Amino acid sequence: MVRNSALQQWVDECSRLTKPDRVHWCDGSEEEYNKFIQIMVGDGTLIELNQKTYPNCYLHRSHPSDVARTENLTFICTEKKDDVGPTNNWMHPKEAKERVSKLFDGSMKGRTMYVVPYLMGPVGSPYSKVGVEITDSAYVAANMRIMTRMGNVALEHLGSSENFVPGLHSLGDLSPERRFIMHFPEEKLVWSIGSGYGGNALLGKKCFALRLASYMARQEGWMAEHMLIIGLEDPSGKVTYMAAAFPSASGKTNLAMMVSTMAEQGYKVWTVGDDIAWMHIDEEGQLHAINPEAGFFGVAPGTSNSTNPIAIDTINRNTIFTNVAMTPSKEPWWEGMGTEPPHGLIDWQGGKWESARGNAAHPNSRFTAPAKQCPTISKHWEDPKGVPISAIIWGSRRSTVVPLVMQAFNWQHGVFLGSSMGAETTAAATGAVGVVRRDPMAMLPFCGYNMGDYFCHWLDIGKKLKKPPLIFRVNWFRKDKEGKFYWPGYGDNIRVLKWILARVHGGGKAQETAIGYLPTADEIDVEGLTLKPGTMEELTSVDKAGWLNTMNEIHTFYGSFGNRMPSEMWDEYNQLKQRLERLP
Ligand code: GTP
Ligand code: SPV
Ligand code: MN
Repeated sequence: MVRNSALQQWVDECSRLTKPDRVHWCDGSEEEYNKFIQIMVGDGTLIELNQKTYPNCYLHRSHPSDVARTENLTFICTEKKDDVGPTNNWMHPKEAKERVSKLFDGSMKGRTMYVVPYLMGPVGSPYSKVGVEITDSAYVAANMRIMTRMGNVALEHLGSSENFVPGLHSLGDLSPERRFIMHFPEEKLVWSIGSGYGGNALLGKKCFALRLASYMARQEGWMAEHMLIIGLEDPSGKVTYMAAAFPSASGKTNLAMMVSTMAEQGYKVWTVGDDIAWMHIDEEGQLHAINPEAGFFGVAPGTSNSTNPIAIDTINRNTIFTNVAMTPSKEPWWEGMGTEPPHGLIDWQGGKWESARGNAAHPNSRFTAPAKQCPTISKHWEDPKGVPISAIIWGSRRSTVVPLVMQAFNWQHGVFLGSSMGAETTAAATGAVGVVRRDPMAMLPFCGYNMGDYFCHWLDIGKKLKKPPLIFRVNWFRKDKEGKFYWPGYGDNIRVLKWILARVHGGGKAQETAIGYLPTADEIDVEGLTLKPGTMEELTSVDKAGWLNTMNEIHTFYGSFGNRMPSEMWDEYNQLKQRLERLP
């Protein structure tokens, strides 16, 4: 293959800076993948799992200080500080380069530099984009082969063009003191050092496909979102596509692979994507979504045959597990897998597990598995044009206040609902878990520019759409006084999707309330469920005091954007406040 000269030049530059012993250009072949695996099993980076029950599956244990995204060490580096807004860490590009190039200097000495070309998006799609990651981690290279279309296929897409997103990654010394995840949206570049984990290190995912892509999308008139994509099949066989944004570890993978408890009635979910959606407006003014990824980097704990059997069937081969526990028969294990922890269990750090020491698997332990292995993968998941989106859904963990489901009055109100969404934090990022914060459109850690401008962009997109998707808000996570979930969740979430589907097609009963259109308590099909009396009334009512409290938080949050906040959002805020105050 003829080398792309712009790419060659950048690789040479990186090589002079990081001084690796060897440079390996990845072709993306199976033989190459197998070689990486062999090397890593040899040097202890990977542990071979039981090849009878988990063929071609391996376990990786990351450094104990490097187990989740680190938002405090993630920066957007632009000329002007105002361009990143109050929700991002900022550093001037010059300062960032000076500080971080010192860390990259010689960081690959004694190591192999892997050049990983990859394609985000289906082969042959006009919406797909090429990235190239340089990394000194074979684990990262192997994960990239599962998560993206990697190797020659990406170089072919690139041809002689200079239009690729370079990302330089080094494990460094894995010390949080010398860990930086740096984004340079103005030159479309990523620099990441000091972490080998997930979104910090697999640069195609959050760094390119969300932070840089959201920046490009605003300039180019499309959207890059933290969303799953599903097709919902109805009893007539018709499939309606929906995209849903939930924060990290809040149910996207599970909803995307849902086994409907209403399958007998003909309601069924097809998986298009579980984490990221790139959405474009076509010539007819219709919104279409592609999944830029080719694999799933999913949360392991809580995944079982009863909660997510499709994931269980997806991850029993060709899968890399990170930070899960291991049974004596070398099978992966985690909390919520549905089996008792076996005697002799090894915890995620490699020690003998004792229940007193806490979880055996890390709460943010994950699997990396090829999407094509998913039994419910949609036959349209690689359509170059993407799938037409008819509904957009916001969701997050809220143990109080937010009802099971509601529908926005219109696009602008829907943008308000997304932009003001509160969410309880999870183990997917370092820091406290279970704290409510504003997480607009589930993009708080992933928007590569000022979110005030991002809300404007959402409003603009709505104006360009001939028939904008309807917008909904869901919450599977309301808890009762004993701290138990009211709603069974998982496969029973189909009952909520069924109402959403009815609304999309002009049916479904709803009441107009202060906060949006809510289903009447008897409108959600709960046939066959045993719910405590009063549950549906609780989940479909308006908590006036709770919402008024939330309004204060939204006020502070919106205020932090100053004049970058579109006035339409304040209008929605004020109207909602008045409607709430008028309630008895
Ligand atoms: P990222 O990959 O971090 O972006 O997360 P995600 O949104 O894909 O989250 P995922 O589906 O992996 O869910 C994370 C956790 O939420 C798991 O422990 C699930 O078991 C739990 N979960 C998912 N859906 C439901 C639900 O409907 N009800 C309840 N109670 N828990 C759920
Ligand atoms: C998330 O945290 O939203 C993830 C996992 O999907 S990571 O790739 O680590 O960002
Ligand atoms: Mn995610």
